[in-house]
Amino acid sequence: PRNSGTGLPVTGPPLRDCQIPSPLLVGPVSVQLSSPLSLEEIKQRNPLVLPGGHYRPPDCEPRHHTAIVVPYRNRQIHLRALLYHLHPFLQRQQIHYSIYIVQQWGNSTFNRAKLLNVGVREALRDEDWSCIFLHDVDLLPENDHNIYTCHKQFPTHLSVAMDKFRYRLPYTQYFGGVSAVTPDQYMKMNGFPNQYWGWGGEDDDIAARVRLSGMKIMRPPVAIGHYKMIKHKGDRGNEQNPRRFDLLKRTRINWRSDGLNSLTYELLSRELQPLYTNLTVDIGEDP
Ligand code: UDH
Ligand code: NGS
Repeated sequence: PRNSGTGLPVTGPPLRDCQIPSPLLVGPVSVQLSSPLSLEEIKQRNPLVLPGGHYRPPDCEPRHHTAIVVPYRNRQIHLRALLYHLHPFLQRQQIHYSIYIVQQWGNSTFNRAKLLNVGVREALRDEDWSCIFLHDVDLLPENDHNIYTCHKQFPTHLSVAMDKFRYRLPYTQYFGGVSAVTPDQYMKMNGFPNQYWGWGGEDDDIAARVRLSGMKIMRPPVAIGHYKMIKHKGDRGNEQNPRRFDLLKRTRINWRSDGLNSLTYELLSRELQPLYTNLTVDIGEDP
């Protein structure tokens, strides 16, 4: 009997492992960008998503445990499009996952890489994630064979074929958009730089760290790594960083001292929203 009054937790029979590949995958998916639904409507379409944007496949034991970390400020329309698209996409992959929106508090210059550091650290406080995805809010994957799991040895760059770059890499070392690391890989590269305030260069720094820490970048085939970018202009508070070229010259010297081991911030709130965990963080400002 499931509940025999013994005080033991109510458990069912053990679930069988999820199949690989997931039988729910459909391959190429058409990405709808016009007027995304409201958060309530998106929640209704995803009844199995738990508070905090948490999901576990109901019928099988997942083999993968992935946190999706999104650096964020003031992009509500993009966020709705991402949630609308990503929840069903990840559920078809039968992954155990949560979505973390790391929101920079205040009006100081945006710092994408530092927000990613915060997201990784806070996500790992919740669960022993086997993989952490670093995901821009405006990128929607167009093929669900692009599986949101990590390579055992090396960091992965997923957004290898974005529509705005005519579905190919803009340059070989490009590491922007969507990437993934295991906690071990993340620690090995001392996380991400904290010093890139404003637009540009932080993704190139992260790619350099991968190499400097003795790893290399893995990528899916171009035909699988298709992404649609929601078109937008540059944001107020995220102007081009004039120091990015100087900083990049120093990655080789700085990567061991600037990163996970020098990260400081103040977490202002942690809310379990119906479709995501909202972390609001004071990361300071460009000194
Ligand atoms: N982001 C925000 N809010 C901002 C700025 C950035 O949420 O105000 C996040 C968001 O997840 C975004 C990511 O940071 O997807 C990267 O920022 P971005 O979209 O501005 O960078 P990207 O290179 O866009 O994708 C370039 C278009 C603007 C070009 C301006 C350069 N001069
Ligand atoms: C490079 C930037 C990257 C950026 C990439 C694509 O020049 O941060 O362009 O930009 N590196 C430097 O500025 C040093 S995009 O076409 O998306 O605006 O990701």
